[in-house]
Amino acid sequence: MASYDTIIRGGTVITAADRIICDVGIRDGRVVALGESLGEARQVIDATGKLVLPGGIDAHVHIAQPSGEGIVMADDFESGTRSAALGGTTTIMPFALQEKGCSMRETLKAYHAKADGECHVDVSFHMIISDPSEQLLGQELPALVEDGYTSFKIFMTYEGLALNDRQILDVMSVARETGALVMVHAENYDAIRFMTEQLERGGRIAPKYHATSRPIAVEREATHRAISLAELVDVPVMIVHVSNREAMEQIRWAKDKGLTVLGETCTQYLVLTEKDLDGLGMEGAKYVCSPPPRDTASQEACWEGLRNGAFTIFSSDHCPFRYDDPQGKLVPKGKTSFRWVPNGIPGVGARLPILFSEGVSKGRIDLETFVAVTAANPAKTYGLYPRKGTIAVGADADIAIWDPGKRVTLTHDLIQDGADYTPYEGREIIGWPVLTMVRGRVVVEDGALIGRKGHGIHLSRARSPYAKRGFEGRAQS
Ligand code: DUC
Ligand code: ZN
Ligand code: ZN
Repeated sequence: MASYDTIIRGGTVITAADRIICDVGIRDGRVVALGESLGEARQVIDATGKLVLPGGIDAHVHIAQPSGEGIVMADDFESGTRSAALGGTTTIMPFALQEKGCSMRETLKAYHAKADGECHVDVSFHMIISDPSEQLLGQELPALVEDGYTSFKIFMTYEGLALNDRQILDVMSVARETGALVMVHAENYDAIRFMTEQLERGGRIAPKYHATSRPIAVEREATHRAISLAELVDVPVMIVHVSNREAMEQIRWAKDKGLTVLGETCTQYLVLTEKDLDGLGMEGAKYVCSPPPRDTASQEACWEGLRNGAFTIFSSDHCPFRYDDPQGKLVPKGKTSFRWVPNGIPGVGARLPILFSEGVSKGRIDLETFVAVTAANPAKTYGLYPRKGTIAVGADADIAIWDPGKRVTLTHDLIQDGADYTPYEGREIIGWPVLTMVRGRVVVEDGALIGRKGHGIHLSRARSPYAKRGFEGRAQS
Protein backbone atom coordinates (compact mmCIF):
# COMPACT_ATOMS: atom_id res chain seq x y z
CA MET A 1 0.00 0.00 0.00
CA ALA A 2 1.26 3.50 -0.82
CA SER A 3 2.52 5.40 2.20
CA TYR A 4 1.52 8.78 0.85
CA ASP A 5 -1.36 10.26 -1.08
CA THR A 6 1.09 12.40 -3.04
CA ILE A 7 4.83 12.82 -3.36
CA ILE A 8 6.29 15.93 -4.96
CA ARG A 9 9.54 14.49 -6.21
CA GLY A 10 12.95 16.09 -6.63
CA GLY A 11 12.15 19.80 -6.51
CA THR A 12 14.03 22.51 -4.66
CA VAL A 13 11.98 23.21 -1.56
CA ILE A 14 12.22 26.79 -0.37
CA THR A 15 11.04 28.16 2.94
CA ALA A 16 11.72 31.53 4.53
CA ALA A 17 14.83 29.96 6.08
CA ASP A 18 16.05 27.04 3.94
CA ARG A 19 16.45 25.64 0.45
CA ILE A 20 16.89 21.89 -0.02
CA ILE A 21 16.39 19.43 -2.84
CA CYS A 22 14.08 16.75 -1.50
CA ASP A 23 10.78 14.93 -1.86
CA VAL A 24 7.66 16.17 -0.10
CA GLY A 25 5.35 13.45 1.21
CA ILE A 26 1.70 14.41 1.65
CA ARG A 27 -1.07 12.56 3.43
CA ASP A 28 -4.58 13.70 4.38
CA GLY A 29 -3.90 17.21 3.14
CA ARG A 30 -0.79 17.76 5.21
CA VAL A 31 2.94 17.49 4.72
CA VAL A 32 4.05 14.36 6.61
CA ALA A 33 7.61 13.86 5.35
CA LEU A 34 10.51 15.70 3.75
CA GLY A 35 13.32 13.43 2.62
CA GLU A 36 15.24 11.67 -0.10
CA SER A 37 13.56 8.96 -2.21
CA LEU A 38 10.40 8.87 -0.14
CA GLY A 39 9.00 5.73 -1.77
CA GLU A 40 5.50 5.10 -3.09
CA ALA A 41 2.46 7.30 -3.44
CA ARG A 42 -0.86 7.18 -5.25
CA GLN A 43 0.14 10.36 -7.10
CA VAL A 44 3.69 11.42 -7.94
CA ILE A 45 4.41 14.93 -9.19
CA ASP A 46 7.80 15.36 -10.80
CA ALA A 47 9.27 18.70 -9.73
CA THR A 48 12.80 18.15 -11.01
CA GLY A 49 14.28 21.50 -11.98
CA LYS A 50 11.37 23.36 -10.38
CA LEU A 51 10.94 25.31 -7.17
CA VAL A 52 8.57 24.02 -4.51
CA LEU A 53 7.31 26.99 -2.51
CA PRO A 54 4.69 27.50 0.20
CA GLY A 55 1.49 28.67 -1.46
CA GLY A 56 1.13 32.43 -1.25
CA ILE A 57 -0.91 34.12 1.42
CA ASP A 58 -2.46 37.36 0.24
CA ALA A 59 -3.22 39.14 3.50
CA HIS A 60 -5.03 42.10 1.94
CA VAL A 61 -7.85 41.57 -0.55
CA HIS A 62 -11.35 42.95 -1.01
CA ILE A 63 -14.07 40.73 -2.38
CA ALA A 64 -17.80 41.36 -2.75
CA GLN A 65 -17.55 44.46 -0.59
CA PRO A 66 -20.21 47.20 -0.89
CA SER A 67 -18.44 50.12 -2.57
CA GLY A 68 -20.91 52.97 -2.85
CA GLU A 69 -24.17 53.62 -4.60
CA GLY A 70 -24.39 52.13 -8.05
CA ILE A 71 -20.93 50.52 -7.84
CA VAL A 72 -20.34 46.79 -7.79
CA MET A 73 -17.09 45.05 -6.94
CA ALA A 74 -16.01 42.81 -9.81
CA ASP A 75 -15.24 39.67 -7.83
CA ASP A 76 -17.31 37.25 -5.86
CA PHE A 77 -15.59 34.57 -3.82
CA GLU A 78 -15.52 32.10 -6.69
CA SER A 79 -13.80 34.41 -9.15
CA GLY A 80 -11.50 36.05 -6.59
CA THR A 81 -10.21 32.75 -5.24
CA ARG A 82 -9.93 31.31 -8.77
CA SER A 83 -7.58 34.14 -9.70
CA ALA A 84 -5.65 33.67 -6.46
CA ALA A 85 -5.12 29.96 -7.22
CA LEU A 86 -4.03 30.68 -10.81
CA GLY A 87 -1.36 33.01 -9.44
CA GLY A 88 0.03 30.55 -6.88
CA THR A 89 -1.85 31.85 -3.83
CA THR A 90 -3.48 29.32 -1.51
CA THR A 91 -4.94 31.54 1.23
CA ILE A 92 -6.52 34.96 0.97
CA MET A 93 -7.51 37.33 3.75
CA PRO A 94 -10.46 39.46 2.66
CA PHE A 95 -12.24 42.10 4.71
CA ALA A 96 -15.70 41.97 6.22
CA LEU A 97 -16.83 45.60 6.18
CA GLN A 98 -19.05 46.74 9.01
CA GLU A 99 -21.55 49.27 7.69
CA LYS A 100 -22.64 52.07 9.98
CA GLY A 101 -25.16 50.94 12.59
CA CYS A 102 -24.63 47.26 11.81
CA SER A 103 -23.45 44.50 14.08
CA MET A 104 -20.00 43.11 13.25
CA ARG A 105 -21.15 39.58 14.09
CA GLU A 106 -24.02 39.87 11.60
CA THR A 107 -21.65 41.40 9.05
CA LEU A 108 -19.33 38.43 9.36
CA LYS A 109 -22.23 36.02 8.99
CA ALA A 110 -23.20 37.74 5.76
CA TYR A 111 -19.66 37.48 4.37
CA HIS A 112 -19.47 33.82 5.38
CA ALA A 113 -22.72 33.22 3.52
CA LYS A 114 -21.19 34.79 0.40
CA ALA A 115 -18.00 32.71 0.70
CA ASP A 116 -19.28 29.32 1.88
CA GLY A 117 -19.05 26.68 -0.83
CA GLU A 118 -17.60 29.16 -3.35
CA CYS A 119 -13.88 29.21 -2.67
CA HIS A 120 -11.00 27.52 -4.49
CA VAL A 121 -8.45 28.51 -1.84
CA ASP A 122 -8.65 29.02 1.90
CA VAL A 123 -9.98 32.25 3.30
CA SER A 124 -9.72 34.06 6.61
CA PHE A 125 -11.54 37.31 7.30
CA HIS A 126 -10.20 40.52 8.78
CA MET A 127 -12.82 42.97 9.98
CA ILE A 128 -13.19 46.63 8.97
CA ILE A 129 -14.52 48.84 11.75
CA SER A 130 -16.51 51.83 10.54
CA ASP A 131 -18.71 52.38 13.58
CA PRO A 132 -16.88 51.94 16.89
CA SER A 133 -19.99 51.99 19.06
CA GLU A 134 -19.93 51.01 22.73
CA GLN A 135 -21.63 47.76 21.84
CA LEU A 136 -18.99 46.94 19.24
CA LEU A 137 -16.01 47.89 21.38
CA GLY A 138 -17.28 46.54 24.67
CA GLN A 139 -18.94 43.33 23.61
CA GLU A 140 -18.74 42.29 20.01
CA LEU A 141 -15.04 42.78 19.35
CA PRO A 142 -13.75 40.96 22.44
CA ALA A 143 -16.01 37.99 21.62
CA LEU A 144 -15.02 37.98 17.95
CA VAL A 145 -11.30 38.07 18.74
CA GLU A 146 -11.83 35.06 21.03
CA ASP A 147 -13.59 33.37 18.12
CA GLY A 148 -10.55 33.71 15.87
CA TYR A 149 -11.17 37.00 14.02
CA THR A 150 -7.96 38.44 15.42
CA SER A 151 -7.29 41.47 13.21
CA PHE A 152 -9.17 44.51 12.04
CA LYS A 153 -8.61 47.46 9.78
CA ILE A 154 -9.44 51.08 10.46
CA PHE A 155 -9.41 54.01 8.05
CA MET A 156 -8.09 57.54 8.55
CA THR A 157 -9.81 58.67 5.34
CA TYR A 158 -13.00 58.16 3.26
CA GLU A 159 -16.46 59.50 3.87
CA GLY A 160 -18.33 57.11 6.12
CA LEU A 161 -15.22 55.15 7.07
CA ALA A 162 -12.70 57.61 8.51
CA LEU A 163 -12.32 57.46 12.28
CA ASN A 164 -11.20 60.53 14.19
CA ASP A 165 -8.19 60.36 16.52
CA ARG A 166 -10.33 59.76 19.61
CA GLN A 167 -12.12 56.88 17.91
CA ILE A 168 -8.80 55.44 16.78
CA LEU A 169 -7.53 55.53 20.36
CA ASP A 170 -10.70 53.78 21.56
CA VAL A 171 -10.33 51.05 18.95
CA MET A 172 -6.63 50.63 19.67
CA SER A 173 -7.39 50.30 23.38
CA VAL A 174 -9.71 47.39 22.64
CA ALA A 175 -6.99 45.81 20.51
CA ARG A 176 -4.65 46.16 23.46
CA GLU A 177 -7.12 44.55 25.83
CA THR A 178 -8.04 41.71 23.50
CA GLY A 179 -4.71 41.00 21.79
CA ALA A 180 -5.98 41.86 18.32
CA LEU A 181 -3.81 43.36 15.58
CA VAL A 182 -4.89 46.75 14.19
CA MET A 183 -4.28 47.50 10.51
CA VAL A 184 -4.37 51.16 9.53
CA HIS A 185 -5.14 52.87 6.24
CA ALA A 186 -3.04 55.97 6.82
CA GLU A 187 -4.06 59.00 4.77
CA ASN A 188 -5.25 62.35 6.14
CA TYR A 189 -8.96 62.74 5.35
CA ASP A 190 -9.23 66.52 5.82
CA ALA A 191 -6.11 67.17 3.78
CA ILE A 192 -7.46 65.04 0.92
CA ARG A 193 -10.80 66.86 1.00
CA PHE A 194 -9.02 70.21 0.97
CA MET A 195 -6.83 69.21 -1.97
CA THR A 196 -9.77 67.67 -3.84
CA GLU A 197 -11.93 70.76 -3.53
CA GLN A 198 -9.08 72.98 -4.73
CA LEU A 199 -8.46 70.76 -7.74
CA GLU A 200 -12.15 70.59 -8.61
CA ARG A 201 -12.48 74.38 -8.37
CA GLY A 202 -9.64 74.63 -10.90
CA GLY A 203 -11.40 72.18 -13.25
CA ARG A 204 -8.81 69.50 -12.67
CA ILE A 205 -11.15 66.55 -12.51
CA ALA A 206 -9.55 63.81 -14.68
CA PRO A 207 -8.49 60.53 -13.03
CA LYS A 208 -4.84 61.61 -12.91
CA TYR A 209 -5.72 64.26 -10.32
CA HIS A 210 -6.63 61.48 -7.91
CA ALA A 211 -2.89 61.15 -7.31
CA THR A 212 -2.43 64.93 -7.05
CA SER A 213 -5.13 65.07 -4.39
CA ARG A 214 -3.32 62.70 -2.03
CA PRO A 215 0.42 63.45 -2.23
CA ILE A 216 3.09 61.80 -0.13
CA ALA A 217 2.73 64.32 2.74
CA VAL A 218 -0.86 63.16 3.24
CA GLU A 219 0.28 59.59 3.73
CA ARG A 220 3.41 60.44 5.71
CA GLU A 221 1.51 62.60 8.21
CA ALA A 222 -1.19 60.00 8.81
CA THR A 223 1.38 57.22 9.12
CA HIS A 224 3.24 59.15 11.78
CA ARG A 225 0.00 59.99 13.60
CA ALA A 226 -1.18 56.36 13.55
CA ILE A 227 2.17 55.29 14.99
CA SER A 228 2.00 57.96 17.68
CA LEU A 229 -1.54 56.99 18.69
CA ALA A 230 -0.47 53.34 18.87
CA GLU A 231 2.49 54.37 21.01
CA LEU A 232 0.17 56.15 23.44
CA VAL A 233 -1.91 53.02 23.83
CA ASP A 234 1.10 50.70 23.75
CA VAL A 235 -0.32 48.51 21.03
CA PRO A 236 1.28 46.99 17.92
CA VAL A 237 0.07 48.34 14.61
CA MET A 238 0.30 47.32 10.96
CA ILE A 239 0.49 50.17 8.44
CA VAL A 240 -0.98 48.74 5.25
CA HIS A 241 -0.33 49.58 1.60
CA VAL A 242 2.70 51.85 2.09
CA SER A 243 3.61 53.58 -1.17
CA ASN A 244 6.76 55.62 -0.64
CA ARG A 245 9.97 56.32 1.24
CA GLU A 246 8.69 59.02 3.60
CA ALA A 247 5.89 56.85 4.98
CA MET A 248 8.29 53.92 5.16
CA GLU A 249 10.75 56.06 7.12
CA GLN A 250 8.10 56.62 9.80
CA ILE A 251 7.89 52.84 10.20
CA ARG A 252 11.66 52.51 10.33
CA TRP A 253 11.84 55.35 12.88
CA ALA A 254 9.25 53.60 15.07
CA LYS A 255 11.04 50.26 14.86
CA ASP A 256 14.33 51.90 15.83
CA LYS A 257 12.56 53.43 18.80
CA GLY A 258 11.51 49.94 19.89
CA LEU A 259 7.85 50.17 18.95
CA THR A 260 6.09 47.21 17.38
CA VAL A 261 5.14 48.82 14.10
CA LEU A 262 4.79 46.64 11.02
CA GLY A 263 4.49 47.59 7.38
CA GLU A 264 2.96 46.22 4.20
CA THR A 265 3.61 47.24 0.62
CA CYS A 266 1.84 46.09 -2.53
CA THR A 267 2.44 45.22 -6.16
CA GLN A 268 1.29 48.58 -7.52
CA TYR A 269 3.94 50.48 -5.54
CA LEU A 270 6.71 48.41 -7.10
CA VAL A 271 5.73 48.61 -10.76
CA LEU A 272 3.21 51.42 -11.37
CA THR A 273 3.70 55.18 -11.14
CA GLU A 274 1.46 58.23 -11.02
CA LYS A 275 2.01 58.59 -14.77
CA ASP A 276 -0.12 55.48 -15.32
CA LEU A 277 -3.15 57.49 -14.17
CA ASP A 278 -2.55 59.94 -16.98
CA GLY A 279 -4.28 57.84 -19.62
CA LEU A 280 -6.31 59.05 -22.55
CA GLY A 281 -9.77 60.17 -21.45
CA MET A 282 -10.93 58.05 -18.55
CA GLU A 283 -8.37 55.28 -19.14
CA GLY A 284 -6.38 56.47 -16.11
CA ALA A 285 -9.28 55.26 -13.93
CA LYS A 286 -7.88 51.75 -14.38
CA TYR A 287 -5.05 52.72 -12.04
CA VAL A 288 -6.95 54.73 -9.43
CA CYS A 289 -6.18 53.31 -6.01
CA SER A 290 -5.25 54.71 -2.62
CA PRO A 291 -2.61 55.56 -1.75
CA PRO A 292 -1.80 56.20 -5.41
CA PRO A 293 1.29 54.82 -7.14
CA ARG A 294 4.07 57.43 -6.92
CA ASP A 295 7.33 57.60 -8.89
CA THR A 296 10.36 55.46 -9.65
CA ALA A 297 12.21 56.69 -6.53
CA SER A 298 9.28 55.51 -4.42
CA GLN A 299 9.35 52.15 -6.20
CA GLU A 300 13.03 51.86 -5.31
CA ALA A 301 12.25 52.69 -1.67
CA CYS A 302 9.59 49.97 -1.53
CA TRP A 303 12.06 47.39 -2.87
CA GLU A 304 14.51 48.52 -0.23
CA GLY A 305 11.84 48.11 2.45
CA LEU A 306 11.15 44.55 1.32
CA ARG A 307 14.84 43.74 1.53
CA ASN A 308 15.59 45.35 4.89
CA GLY A 309 12.47 44.32 6.81
CA ALA A 310 10.74 47.71 6.99
CA PHE A 311 7.94 45.80 5.26
CA THR A 312 6.97 42.51 6.80
CA ILE A 313 4.31 41.70 4.24
CA PHE A 314 3.74 42.01 0.51
CA SER A 315 0.07 41.99 -0.54
CA SER A 316 -2.02 42.82 -3.58
CA ASP A 317 -4.70 45.07 -2.05
CA HIS A 318 -6.87 43.41 -4.69
CA CYS A 319 -9.91 45.68 -4.95
CA PRO A 320 -11.42 44.93 -8.35
CA PHE A 321 -13.83 47.00 -10.43
CA ARG A 322 -14.61 46.41 -14.05
CA TYR A 323 -13.32 49.22 -16.27
CA ASP A 324 -15.83 49.34 -19.11
CA ASP A 325 -18.87 49.30 -16.89
CA PRO A 326 -21.17 52.00 -15.49
CA GLN A 327 -21.11 50.08 -12.21
CA GLY A 328 -17.31 50.06 -12.25
CA LYS A 329 -14.58 52.53 -13.11
CA LEU A 330 -16.80 54.27 -15.67
CA VAL A 331 -19.56 55.09 -13.20
CA PRO A 332 -21.24 58.21 -14.70
CA LYS A 333 -20.39 60.47 -11.76
CA GLY A 334 -16.70 59.62 -12.21
CA LYS A 335 -16.66 61.78 -15.33
CA THR A 336 -17.54 64.82 -13.19
CA SER A 337 -14.56 64.31 -10.87
CA PHE A 338 -11.86 61.80 -9.98
CA ARG A 339 -13.31 61.78 -6.47
CA TRP A 340 -16.16 59.53 -7.64
CA VAL A 341 -14.02 56.97 -9.46
CA PRO A 342 -14.06 53.72 -7.45
CA ASN A 343 -10.79 53.30 -5.57
CA GLY A 344 -8.91 50.08 -6.07
CA ILE A 345 -7.30 47.84 -8.65
CA PRO A 346 -7.29 44.07 -9.23
CA GLY A 347 -4.12 42.13 -8.44
CA VAL A 348 -4.64 38.94 -6.46
CA GLY A 349 -3.59 36.77 -9.43
CA ALA A 350 -0.72 38.97 -10.61
CA ARG A 351 0.88 39.60 -7.20
CA LEU A 352 3.22 36.61 -7.03
CA PRO A 353 4.29 36.40 -10.69
CA ILE A 354 5.18 40.10 -10.68
CA LEU A 355 7.14 39.92 -7.43
CA PHE A 356 8.89 36.76 -8.61
CA SER A 357 9.82 38.22 -11.98
CA GLU A 358 10.71 41.76 -10.92
CA GLY A 359 12.17 40.64 -7.61
CA VAL A 360 13.72 37.18 -7.78
CA SER A 361 14.41 36.88 -11.53
CA LYS A 362 15.89 40.38 -11.71
CA GLY A 363 17.99 39.83 -8.58
CA ARG A 364 16.33 42.45 -6.35
CA ILE A 365 15.34 39.94 -3.65
CA ASP A 366 16.30 36.34 -2.94
CA LEU A 367 13.94 33.39 -2.88
CA GLU A 368 13.87 33.22 0.91
CA THR A 369 12.75 36.84 1.10
CA PHE A 370 10.11 36.12 -1.55
CA VAL A 371 8.72 33.30 0.59
CA ALA A 372 9.00 35.36 3.76
CA VAL A 373 7.04 38.38 2.55
CA THR A 374 4.47 36.48 0.51
CA ALA A 375 3.72 33.50 2.77
CA ALA A 376 5.65 32.96 6.01
CA ASN A 377 5.36 36.49 7.40
CA PRO A 378 1.66 36.94 6.59
CA ALA A 379 1.01 33.57 8.27
CA LYS A 380 3.03 34.54 11.34
CA THR A 381 1.69 38.06 11.59
CA TYR A 382 -1.94 37.04 11.40
CA GLY A 383 -1.91 33.88 13.51
CA LEU A 384 -1.87 31.14 10.87
CA TYR A 385 1.68 29.85 11.37
CA PRO A 386 2.93 27.09 11.22
CA ARG A 387 -0.21 25.54 9.74
CA LYS A 388 0.24 27.94 6.80
CA GLY A 389 3.17 29.78 5.26
CA THR A 390 5.82 27.08 5.25
CA ILE A 391 6.61 23.59 3.99
CA ALA A 392 7.26 21.54 7.11
CA VAL A 393 6.06 18.31 8.64
CA GLY A 394 2.60 18.97 10.05
CA ALA A 395 1.84 22.02 7.91
CA ASP A 396 -1.06 22.06 5.47
CA ALA A 397 0.11 20.94 2.03
CA ASP A 398 -0.44 24.39 0.49
CA ILE A 399 2.19 24.43 -2.22
CA ALA A 400 2.98 26.23 -5.45
CA ILE A 401 5.42 24.67 -7.89
CA TRP A 402 7.25 27.33 -9.86
CA ASP A 403 9.08 27.06 -13.14
CA PRO A 404 11.69 29.78 -12.55
CA GLY A 405 12.60 30.07 -16.23
CA LYS A 406 9.13 30.12 -17.76
CA ARG A 407 8.51 33.27 -19.80
CA VAL A 408 4.95 34.55 -19.93
CA THR A 409 3.33 37.70 -21.24
CA LEU A 410 0.90 38.69 -18.53
CA THR A 411 -2.66 39.15 -19.79
CA HIS A 412 -6.00 39.33 -18.08
CA ASP A 413 -6.88 35.95 -19.66
CA LEU A 414 -4.23 34.30 -17.50
CA ILE A 415 -5.40 36.00 -14.32
CA GLN A 416 -9.13 35.33 -14.76
CA ASP A 417 -10.52 37.49 -11.99
CA GLY A 418 -13.92 39.14 -12.37
CA ALA A 419 -12.58 42.45 -13.71
CA ASP A 420 -12.21 43.12 -17.43
CA TYR A 421 -8.58 44.22 -17.31
CA THR A 422 -5.37 43.93 -15.39
CA PRO A 423 -3.28 47.03 -14.68
CA TYR A 424 -0.28 44.82 -15.47
CA GLU A 425 -1.37 43.83 -19.00
CA GLY A 426 1.48 43.01 -21.36
CA ARG A 427 4.26 42.76 -18.79
CA GLU A 428 6.94 40.21 -19.57
CA ILE A 429 7.24 37.78 -16.70
CA ILE A 430 10.06 35.34 -15.99
CA GLY A 431 9.00 32.62 -13.55
CA TRP A 432 5.49 31.24 -13.26
CA PRO A 433 3.54 29.00 -10.84
CA VAL A 434 2.80 25.89 -12.89
CA LEU A 435 0.92 24.00 -10.18
CA THR A 436 -1.05 25.12 -7.13
CA MET A 437 -2.07 22.72 -4.37
CA VAL A 438 -4.42 23.53 -1.50
CA ARG A 439 -4.38 21.11 1.46
CA GLY A 440 -3.02 18.33 -0.74
CA ARG A 441 -5.42 18.78 -3.63
CA VAL A 442 -4.14 20.13 -6.96
CA VAL A 443 -6.37 23.06 -7.89
CA VAL A 444 -4.36 24.53 -10.78
CA GLU A 445 -2.13 22.71 -13.25
CA ASP A 446 -0.42 24.32 -16.25
CA GLY A 447 -2.54 27.43 -16.09
CA ALA A 448 -5.84 25.55 -15.90
CA LEU A 449 -8.15 25.44 -12.94
CA ILE A 450 -8.83 21.78 -12.24
CA GLY A 451 -10.22 22.01 -8.74
CA ARG A 452 -13.88 22.54 -7.96
CA LYS A 453 -15.12 25.50 -5.98
CA GLY A 454 -15.95 24.66 -2.39
CA HIS A 455 -12.59 23.11 -1.56
CA GLY A 456 -11.50 26.34 0.13
CA ILE A 457 -12.48 26.70 3.77
CA HIS A 458 -12.55 29.50 6.31
CA LEU A 459 -9.68 29.58 8.82
CA SER A 460 -10.14 30.92 12.28
CA ARG A 461 -6.88 32.35 13.56
CA ALA A 462 -4.77 32.54 16.69
CA ARG A 463 -3.77 35.95 17.99
CA SER A 464 -0.85 37.56 16.22
CA PRO A 465 2.38 36.81 18.09
CA TYR A 466 3.07 40.56 17.94
CA ALA A 467 -0.18 41.40 19.68
CA LYS A 468 -0.26 38.34 21.87
CA ARG A 469 3.04 39.06 23.56
CA GLY A 470 1.73 42.36 24.86
CA PHE A 471 -1.64 40.84 25.68
CA GLU A 472 -0.19 38.01 27.72
CA GLY A 473 2.31 40.30 29.44
CA ARG A 474 -0.45 42.64 30.49
CA ALA A 475 -2.66 39.80 31.68
CA GLN A 476 0.10 38.63 34.03
CA SER A 477 1.03 42.01 35.45
N1 DUC B 1 -7.86 50.96 0.63
C1 DUC B 1 -7.68 49.69 0.52
O1 DUC B 1 -7.14 49.10 1.41
N2 DUC B 1 -8.08 49.05 -0.56
C2 DUC B 1 -8.68 49.65 -1.64
C3 DUC B 1 -9.00 51.05 -1.49
C4 DUC B 1 -8.42 51.66 -0.30
O2 DUC B 1 -8.46 52.84 -0.16
ZN1 ZN C 1 -6.84 50.92 2.62
ZN1 ZN D 1 -7.30 47.38 0.66
